[in-house]
Amino acid sequence: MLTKDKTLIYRHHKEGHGPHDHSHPHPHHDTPMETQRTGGREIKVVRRVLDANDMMAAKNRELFAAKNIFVLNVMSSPGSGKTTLLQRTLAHLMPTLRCAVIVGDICTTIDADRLAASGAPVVQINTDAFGGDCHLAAHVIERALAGIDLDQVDLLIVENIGNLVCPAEFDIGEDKRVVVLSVTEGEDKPAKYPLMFRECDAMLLNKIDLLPYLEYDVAKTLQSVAQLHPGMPVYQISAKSGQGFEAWLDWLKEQVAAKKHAH
Ligand SMILES: Nc1nc2c(ncn2[C@@H]2O[C@H](COP(=O)(O)OP(=O)(O)OP(=O)(O)O)[C@@H](O)[C@H]2O)c(=O)[nH]1
Ligand SMILES: [Mg+2]
Repeated sequence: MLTKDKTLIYRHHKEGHGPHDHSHPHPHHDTPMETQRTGGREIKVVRRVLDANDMMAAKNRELFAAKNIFVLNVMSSPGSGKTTLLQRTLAHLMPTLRCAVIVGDICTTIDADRLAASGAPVVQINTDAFGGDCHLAAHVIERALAGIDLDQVDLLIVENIGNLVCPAEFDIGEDKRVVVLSVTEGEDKPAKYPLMFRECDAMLLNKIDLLPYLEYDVAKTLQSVAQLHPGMPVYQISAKSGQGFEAWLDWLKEQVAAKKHAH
């Protein structure tokens, strides 16, 4: 782990054998198959077992529960505005709530440098060795936790790697998941990448300050999201101007308080 100012950097070197080799396979790629015999026929039975990632995620979750820490996993396509959202969110929450951030990128400490300005402890994970993982997995989070004093944290925010597909497949031990979709990406994204929208607990529709300059149909997006995940709260925000932040911050503070009271 390298130290750069207040930012801790953990470079995740994979033990894989080539570019984009998933040393911790995607759950759906790794589903074991059993053969059962009934009478004279063989039937293939696919069974989802608790794989290594799920076990590590459960371990992380136990640790977070013991320390009374609420953990939020923030996911989106590259450039939807995760870091900008977190900069403004931290500015509102710190120091009343003690926050810490783990931020994942394939390369660079650009996001960590931006977020460290908030005063929150920040750990940057870089997955650049051997092509770079496209998501954060539970064991990577576990390693990154070594750089944070968990006794001083109420809210741990994980900014996942910019990718609308793979991060949704990996439990990291978080309490809640949030997807950020920006209005510059098109109304069709929830329908095209449904898993992310099904798996998340809330959605932020970001960059609404740009709506006057775009032909973007907000109602169409909301309808599509409601079909995929009925009842999921959607907050329309501008991470740039702060528009819509009150409702988003209320939701987040409620989640943190609910976890505190649960223990
Ligand atoms: N107009 C406008 N621009 C925004 C808003 N939020 C973010 N941006 C801009 O969008 C670009 C990408 O924002 P980031 O916060 O870096 O996005 P990100 O999701 O963290 O990107 P990755 O970490 O690379 O996946 C930057 O130029 C931001 O200034 C917003 O609400 N409105
Ligand atoms: Mg970012």
